[in-house]
Amino acid sequence: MRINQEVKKALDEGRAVVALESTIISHGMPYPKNVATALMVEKTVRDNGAIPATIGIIDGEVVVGMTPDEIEEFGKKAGIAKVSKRDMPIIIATKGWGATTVSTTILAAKAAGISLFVTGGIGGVHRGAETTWDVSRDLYELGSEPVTVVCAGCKAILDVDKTLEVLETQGVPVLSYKEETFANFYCRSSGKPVDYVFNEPIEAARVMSAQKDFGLKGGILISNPCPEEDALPHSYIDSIIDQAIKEADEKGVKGKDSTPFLLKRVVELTGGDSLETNIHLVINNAVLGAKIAVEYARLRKEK
Ligand code: PSU
Ligand code: MN
Repeated sequence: MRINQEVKKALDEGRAVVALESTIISHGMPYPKNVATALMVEKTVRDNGAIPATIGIIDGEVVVGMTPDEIEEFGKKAGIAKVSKRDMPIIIATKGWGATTVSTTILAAKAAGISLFVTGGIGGVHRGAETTWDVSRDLYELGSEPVTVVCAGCKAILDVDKTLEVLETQGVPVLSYKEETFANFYCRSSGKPVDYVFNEPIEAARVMSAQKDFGLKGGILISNPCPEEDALPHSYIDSIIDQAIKEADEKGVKGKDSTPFLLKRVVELTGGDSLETNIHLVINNAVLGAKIAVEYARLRKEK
């Protein structure tokens, strides 16, 4: 693992650091908007008082805190592997390039000593999982590693009820910022209840701190709804998602290719609208994530 100097120094000094993933760059958005978004997210984290650490695997080395040049190359390069936990030792051993998903970004963040991570939407239980068994590894890493993840709910292409059930089984507290219900990625609300609603970043930081003090193993999921002005209406996006899922079934797309295929198809079918929403919600998450990380660092220093 290679931790960049700035990130290492911040961690040594107990300052706020926010981890960021790279699958969203290589598989979640097209070039060049993926790179522009990744750099904008880093800037947003800085503007809100924390140090960003974008994580990816370069020539078999897990990099915590990629440089802007590395982010650019990540966004452009063809054939970067999408790396879930099972792929990690293979990519490291074969000295490949790998994009870390939520699951492997959590693992790298933990190894580096980073407590909070910001993404767009987490992976979860896919629709039809009762026959396909497609459940994202993200949910299990959230259940076992001490990293808080800030997201806009699970991706809209998933089954929200089943995803929340697995999070409950995994013992992951689900906290929502200012809204009564779990966020729904492109849409503001899924209509499903959460465990705790908070209005100030410090309140979420206190839950993180209590989890740590009691020695409860596992992470926390923070749901931050997409800003009202960027959100898409359910009536519009739901039929598009249904169509994308139907096409995936017809083409036999499954496993790790499923999420990238669906996100890409939804972007095409919305004429780019869903991409704009996706970009805005990630930046919105970076604002909240950085603020919570700052409060958490302050709380831990006081201990
Ligand atoms: N959120 C986004 N875009 C993405 C992802 C999340 O806004 O591309 C990625 C994350 O890396 C997440 C992964 O971990 O999709 C989930 O993939 P799967 O469903 O195959 O576990
Ligand atoms: Mn899967």
